Amino acid sequence: MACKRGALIVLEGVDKAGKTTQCKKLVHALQQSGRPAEMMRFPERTTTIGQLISAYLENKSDLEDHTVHLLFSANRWELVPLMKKKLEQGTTLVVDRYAFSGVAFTSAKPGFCLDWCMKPDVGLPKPDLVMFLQLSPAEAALRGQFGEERYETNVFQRAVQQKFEHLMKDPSVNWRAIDASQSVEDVHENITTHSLNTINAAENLPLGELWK
Ligand code: NYM
Repeated sequence: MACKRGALIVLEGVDKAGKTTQCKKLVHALQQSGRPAEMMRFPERTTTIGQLISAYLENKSDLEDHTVHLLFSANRWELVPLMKKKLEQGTTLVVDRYAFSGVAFTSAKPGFCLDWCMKPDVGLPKPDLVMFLQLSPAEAALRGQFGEERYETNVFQRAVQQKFEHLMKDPSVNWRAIDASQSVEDVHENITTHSLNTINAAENLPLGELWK
């Protein structure tokens, strides 16, 4: 009998919502319970494309806005063969940011519409679950100053949040809003419950194509 596929689980949210901490805790909890799981993140800065993106985010280089949007998308596409292989082998992937960050961040820039921003990512492996870690700008501010990378300002993050809210209205994607203002452990428990349900359901479903 062919092995049951893993689930594709994405965590999204504005900066400081706790995505990376929660991704790591989720992978650990799944592994501890005997379920194969691995973490991935986008941008994946180690590839050639990822290095171009990283230099841009660190303000070490300038790239034209459409160009960098397409590079972020290309960075996802270049990892699709590996993602599919792992999912087919039964490994659940817990992904820190995906196409939704791509669309939310670029469409928060002047002169970009959601529709154009979504196009390059149409057909990517569709997440079985996207959890949006919700945190108000005021609560995010309590968590300290933003870093030094591009996009890390209050004004821009508010615009990004609005774009995410728009994307979450799309019923073709399995969104779950998670209250990220709770304690790390409470958020983790919430995320784990949703993830286990999704892993069980995904075993018997084919992997979908995003926004198709
Ligand atoms: N970002 C991330 C984008 O602008 N487009 C994308 O497609 C993705 C995946 O990169 N501020 C932005 C959001 C973040 C920044 O992410 C780097 P991280 O998780 O801080 O490494």
